[in-house]
Order: sequence, then C-alpha cells, then structure tokens
Amino acid sequence: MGTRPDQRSVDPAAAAMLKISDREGFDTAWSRLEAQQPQCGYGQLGTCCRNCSMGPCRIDPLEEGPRRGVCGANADTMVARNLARMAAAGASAHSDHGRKVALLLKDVASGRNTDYTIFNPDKLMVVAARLGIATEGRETLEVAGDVADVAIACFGAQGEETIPFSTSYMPEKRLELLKDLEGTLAEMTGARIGLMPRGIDREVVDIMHRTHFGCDADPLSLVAQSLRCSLGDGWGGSLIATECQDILFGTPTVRTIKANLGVLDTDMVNLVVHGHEPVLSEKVLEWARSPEMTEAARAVGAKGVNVVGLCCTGNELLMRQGVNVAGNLLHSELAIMTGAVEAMVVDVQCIFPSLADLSSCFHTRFITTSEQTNIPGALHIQFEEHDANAIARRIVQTAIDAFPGRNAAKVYIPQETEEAMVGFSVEQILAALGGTPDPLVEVIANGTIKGVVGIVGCNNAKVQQDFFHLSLTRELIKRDILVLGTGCWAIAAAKAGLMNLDAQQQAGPGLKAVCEQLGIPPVLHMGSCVDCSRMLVLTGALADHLGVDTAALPVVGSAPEWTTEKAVAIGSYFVGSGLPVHLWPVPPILGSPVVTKILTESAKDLLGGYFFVEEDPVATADRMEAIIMEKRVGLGLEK
Ligand code: CUV
Ligand code: SF4
Repeated sequence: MGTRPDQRSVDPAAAAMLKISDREGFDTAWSRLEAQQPQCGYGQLGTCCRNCSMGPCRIDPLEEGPRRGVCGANADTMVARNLARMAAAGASAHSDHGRKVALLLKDVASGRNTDYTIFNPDKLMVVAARLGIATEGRETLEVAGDVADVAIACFGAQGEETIPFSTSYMPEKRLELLKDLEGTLAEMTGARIGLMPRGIDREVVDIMHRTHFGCDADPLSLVAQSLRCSLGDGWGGSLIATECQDILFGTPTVRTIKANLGVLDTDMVNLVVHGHEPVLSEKVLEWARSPEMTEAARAVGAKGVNVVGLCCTGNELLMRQGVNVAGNLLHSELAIMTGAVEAMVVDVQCIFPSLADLSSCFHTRFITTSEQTNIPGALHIQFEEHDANAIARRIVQTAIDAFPGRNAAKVYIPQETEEAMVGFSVEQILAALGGTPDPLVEVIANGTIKGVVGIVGCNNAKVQQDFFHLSLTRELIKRDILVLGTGCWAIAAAKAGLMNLDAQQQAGPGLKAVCEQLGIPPVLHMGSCVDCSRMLVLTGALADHLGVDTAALPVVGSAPEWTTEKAVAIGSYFVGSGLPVHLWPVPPILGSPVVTKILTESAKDLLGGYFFVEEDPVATADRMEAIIMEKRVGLGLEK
C-alpha cells in the first residue's frame, strides 16, 4: 500500500490491524481502492448513462465533445436520472427491511409465528393510537394485527392518498408545506409534481419507470420524485422498521456498552453479527446466551459464546440488548484478520463480498443467511422467521464447532475499547428531559445549547476512517452544539470515547452544564440507519411543540463519510423534511450545474432543506454554526 496504516484510519485498533494486513498481504477496501485508481471521471460527475442499448453515452462537461447522448439526453437529464436511481435503491433497501419486520409482526399477531413475541405492548399501543387505531379494551395481538395491516398496506398502496404512516407522523406544518408545494411546482412547470409519498413501493417503481428510456428528462421533476421516494423511506419504510422493531424487541433505553475490536475475547467463541436486520441477530443472541450453548462452548474449551456486532446489526443489538460492538463498516475485514472470530453471521446490506475470501485464510465461518445476500464462498444457512429458534441454534453451534480450529499463532486482538452510553431513543431522550421537550427547548432558546446536528452514515475508504466523523463531532460539541446520530458515525463516536460521560469535558460550557445536569454524554447514539426515522420524529416533536415548521429549527444534518445509496435516500428525506444537509464525499452531480443548483439553492427556497458539500471538518462546523445562528435569528432567539 502507498499509504501508512495511520493515514488510512484514525482508529488505533484499525492501524494495528492494517500493519498486520500489510505484512500478510491481505486485500482490504483500502488496497482495492488504490488498485482502482484513477477512477472514472464521468462516473464521479454523474454524466454517464447506460439506460439503453444505444449507449453507453457520456458527456464531458469540461471539454469539447458531444453535449447529448444518442437519444438526446443531456448532462442534466443523465445526472438527475442517475441520482434518482440511487435514491430508489437506497429507499428500497431500508423499506424492504421495514416490510419484513411488518410482515413478522403480522405473523406474530395472527399466531402463525410463535418463535417471536410482542415484547413491548406499551409501544404497540402508542403506535396504534398515533395511527388512529382503537386500543381501548382490546387484546394486544388484535391491536398488533391492525398496526401490521396498516404498515403492510403502506407498501402497496395504489391510490393518490399519502400513506398513513407519513400523515400520522409528520409534523403539522411540514405536512401542509409538502402538500402545498404540489401547487407551487405546478405553477412553475405546468406539470403535476407531488412530494407526498403515495406508496412506499410505488415511489420506487415510479423512479424506475420515469428513468427508463424515453421518459422524464426534466431535472426538476426527477429530483422531486427522488425526494418523494426518499420521504417514503424516512416517513415510511424506515419508520415502520423502527416502530415495528421496538414493538417486537423493545424500545431502546440507556445502557453502557464497549466499542472496538478489543471486545473480541480470546477465551470465548467470538460470533460477529453484521448487516442490518435485528430479526436474526436477536435470536442468535438469545441462543448464544442460553445455558445449552454456553455448555456446548465449554465442551470445546471456551468460556462461552461472545456475540458482538458490526455496523447496523451491531447498532440494533447495542441499543436494545447492550451488546458490545466491534466496529463500523471498515472494521469488517479487520475483525476477521484478528484470527479470533469463529463466525461472522450476516443478513443484508453493507457486507463486502471480500469477506468470504478473507475468512478462508482463517478458521472463520462466514455465514450468509438472507436470500437477498448470497456470497460465493460463504456458508449459507437460510434464515426463516417461522423456524428462527432452530436456525439460530444451528448458527451458534456452527460457531462453536469452529473454535477448536482457531490457530493461536494467527490471533492478534488489539486491546482498544471505549465505554459508550447508548440507547437514546426519542422516548428515552424525552424521559431524560422529564417527559416533555420543554427543558430542551428552554436551553436552546436561552442559548445554553445553540442547536442540534444529526450525523449519519458510513465509512468510506476515500476518507481516512472516522476522521471526518470525529473531527466534526468534536468541533461541534466544543461550540455548544448537541450532536446525535446513527449508523457507522455512531460507532465511530463510541470507539473514540465521545459517548461516555468523560466526553462532557470536550463540550463547550453550555452543553457541558446541560449534559452534567442530565447525566448524559454530549453525543447521543440514536441507533441504526433505519433509526434516522427517530431523528425525524424528534425533530417533528420539537417543531410541533413550538408550533413552527422543521425548517425553522436550529437543526442541521450531515453524512460526512457516506458510501451507500441508502445515504442518498437519508440525505434526501432530511432535505425534504426541511433540514440543511452536509455531504462529503461529493455526490455524483457536479456534471450538471442545473441539478447542483436545484439541490443546493432552489431546494432551500422551496423546502427550507438543501444540500451543501464541504471537505474540511472545521469549515463544515463553521458553516453549520452559521446556519444554526441564522435559524436562531429567524426564531427571534438572537438579535
Ligand atoms: Ni445503513 S452507516 S455503512 S452500516 S449504510 Fe452501511 Fe448502517 Fe452506512 Fe454503516
Ligand atoms: Fe444514451 Fe439515451 Fe440510451 Fe442513456 S438512454 S444510454 S443517453 S441513448
């Protein structure tokens, strides 16, 4: 590799593993990125199209050359169509996850599935009430069936009405604004361009249709449909995932976990769960902790089975069950290189296909479980919800069986871990505040806390691992800006100790005082990527409480190391929900000045939310603080 390990990651555990990786000559995301250089300029600008077989067509916006593809599509059309397809893919991934949980809830309610139960009837009743479902004097399972029906219907709805999850959860003023925009956009374009999601699946299909050869060529309506589809994710699919998971597995409450590769235990059978959906990993955890499996682990010379998480499956388990987390996206290969992982069990999303080959260099069983994530070289154990106990047991047994094959000479576990206080669901945040948003509103109003920034998203091998996440977070809390978020950002913050109470010392005086009083860290873990819906709900609650639109709030979003198409959907639904959103790396839109202008300027006028791009963490914090101050002036909190 041309770069030193510490240039690839700011995490000392990663740097230690990368030294081993360089010595042993393992492929990693970093080495493969290097091998990919130089990457395609058309792809980076978004100006290549292969939507039909007269192409592929490409447009170099900087040089002489054709200005149009064979069909006549120009750079604006290509960029907007490509971006829309990214949002559609991202929304699909989140929402399909939500669908599965809703279907499971239905099966539990009807008694078809007895491997799971409704762990949290209180949340069920709250969700039901919000959806206008009668709860008074009714059986839990009956109400659960109704909630599941409403959720399931949101996916396949065929009418022009907005899906009930969106109308019931969106803050009042935002709902009005999004509905009214249909009229504004009609005046601007003459076309019917709606922003409210009509059906979660439908908005994805709409994008696939309108970006098909010879359909929508207008960058404005293409961007509008990306937003609508993304709103159907945030205020639909992802929200359904979060709410149904809370009903089935519990609403997160505050707890302390350990984060980083040091959570792997030399004396235990280490079973790493990776991916996104807790439906499998909850069961794996249950079985791993069972007396039967503990006994089986002892029989092969281990002290027990140690389940640890990676990425969002890790986030789901740490939020609800207090399970330790081994790392974020770029730790997935590094975990296997410790030589101490008996099994890595994956469900869907963000799973490098490279993990199969890498596992084969060790005794590690790389186990795929989803029909949607088959990886050549993996051991596939098909997961079925209706047979969850038996399958989870088999998976845990497979990990235990691998333990005697561990080669002590190949084992190196970096000792780094940090404690993190996690579990900040909206319910838990409100409970910490004494049941109402009032105290938070008050400290924001009097300037003790200037505002709130929500950070989400991934690691990206193009950005030094965790560097942007951590520098930006530290810079913001120093300025009395509360930081909360999800996904791989949250794991970065946990690994760096920003989620323990000591981190209060790194906060500005106002934020520090508030955190000390409430006994919370200045950086709050709100969960997995689908739990970005929790951020929407919190923002909505603040807006409704103040009787203002979300765009008026001193709240900004960011995805500083984003990688996946899901992040495009998240950024888009934040923007559609009125929030300014920072992105780094640059999304593939710069090939179209028109699309760039819509996303960075016109969106601001129409929606209040908009995107901005910035490479430097301090400059990003400056920009965010300026936005927050502008909003504070708007609310009359500053002169
Ligand atoms: Ni969605 S945050 S890499 S796993 S999407 Fe995956 Fe959560 Fe990014 Fe991390
Ligand atoms: Fe080229 Fe148009 Fe076909 Fe795209 S849709 S590949 S621009 S001809």
